[in-house]
Amino acid sequence: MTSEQLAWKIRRHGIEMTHISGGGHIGSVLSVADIIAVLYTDVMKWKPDAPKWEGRDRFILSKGHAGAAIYAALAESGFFAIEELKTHYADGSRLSGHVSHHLPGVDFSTGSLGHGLSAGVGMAYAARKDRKNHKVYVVLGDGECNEGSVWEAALFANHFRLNNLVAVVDHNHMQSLDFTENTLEIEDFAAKWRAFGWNTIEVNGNSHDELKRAFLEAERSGLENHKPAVVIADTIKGYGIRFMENDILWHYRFPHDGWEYDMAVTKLHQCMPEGVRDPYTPDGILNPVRPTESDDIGNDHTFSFSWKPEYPEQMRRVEAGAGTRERVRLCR
Ligand SMILES: Cc1ncc(C[n+]2csc(CCOP(=O)(O)OP(=O)(O)O)c2C)c(N)n1
Ligand SMILES: [Mg+2]
Repeated sequence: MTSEQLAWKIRRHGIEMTHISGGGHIGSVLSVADIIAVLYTDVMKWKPDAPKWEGRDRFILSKGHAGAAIYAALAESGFFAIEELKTHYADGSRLSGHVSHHLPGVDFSTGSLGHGLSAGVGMAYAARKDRKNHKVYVVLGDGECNEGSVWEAALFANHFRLNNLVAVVDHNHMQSLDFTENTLEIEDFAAKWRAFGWNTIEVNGNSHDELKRAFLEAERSGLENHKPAVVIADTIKGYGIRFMENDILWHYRFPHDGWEYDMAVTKLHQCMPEGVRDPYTPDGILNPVRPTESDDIGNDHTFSFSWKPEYPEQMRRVEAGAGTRERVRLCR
C-alpha cells in the first residue's frame, strides 16, 4: 500500500470510528494521518505476524487522543482484523479512545499528554546500551509541548546523543480549545528544539514527499553528529475535510448523522486515491444531506472568540502564523 492510500484509509476509518462510537478526536486524527501513513509505509520496520519482534522500530503516539489513527494504520497493516475497528470506544473493546498497549503493535499506552517522549527516550537509551539497531519514533502534539516533561526528555536525549530517536511534532497550531499561541505561546518553536541540541527539520506535515525527505534527513544528520532529530511537521488540524479544517469544534466533536457524516464522506470520496476501496460506503453517499443556513458550519469556535474581550488582537497574532502556508493538494 502507498502512503497516500494508507493516509486516505486512516481518514475514512477515523470518520467511521468516531461516527459509530460517538467519541474521539477527529480533527487530531485527520491532522496526523499523513505522518503515521508515511512512517508505516516508507520508514519503519515492523512485522504484523510478530508484533514483539526484537528488531522492530518502536512507535509511540504520544498524542494518544488520536488513537483512531494508529488503530486504523495497524489494522490496515495486518496487526488485527479491520472489522475490529468498529468496536472503537465500546465497553470492553481493546480499542479504547486513547491508545492502549493491549493491542498488538502498540508498545506504550498514551492519553495523558507529556509522557510519550520520556518513554521513547528510555527505549532509545536501552537500545543503545543493548547494542540494538532499531529506532524509536515518537509523535507529539504541539499543545502537548506545553508539558514540562517533554523538555526534560529533550535535554536527556541530547545529553546522551540518542541519534536512534526521532520525535515528530504534529504542529497544527491548535490544541483543545484554541490556537496554541492563544493558550501558551510556543513560538519560536524550531529555535527552542535547536537550543535543546536537536537536529531540527521543518516540513509541511501533510506533504508525503516532504515527510519522506525529512526522515532521510533525520537519519543523515544523526549519523553525522549523533544527535536526536525532531521533525516539526506543519499540519492543518482537520486536514482533508474542508469544513473541519482549522475549526476547533472538531477537536472533540464527532461527525453526527446527517450533513456532518454525509459531507465528511463525500469530501473524502472526492480525493480517493486509485486502488483504494471504501469498506463502509464503497460508492460514496448517493444523495448526501447538505448543511443549511441554520447549521453551525464555518463559525469560529475558539475559546478566545467565545470568552475573551481582547480577541481581535490575539487573532491577528495567530493569523500571521497559522494556516498561511500553501495547502498540499490531497487529490493528485
Ligand atoms: C496531561 C493531560 N492534560 C490534558 C489532557 C486533555 N487534552 C486532550 S487533547 C488536548 C489538546 C492536545 O493538543 P495537541 O497536543 O496540540 O494535539 P492535537 O489534537 O492538536 O493534535 C488536551 C489538553 C490530556 N489528555 N492529558
Ligand atoms: Mg495541536
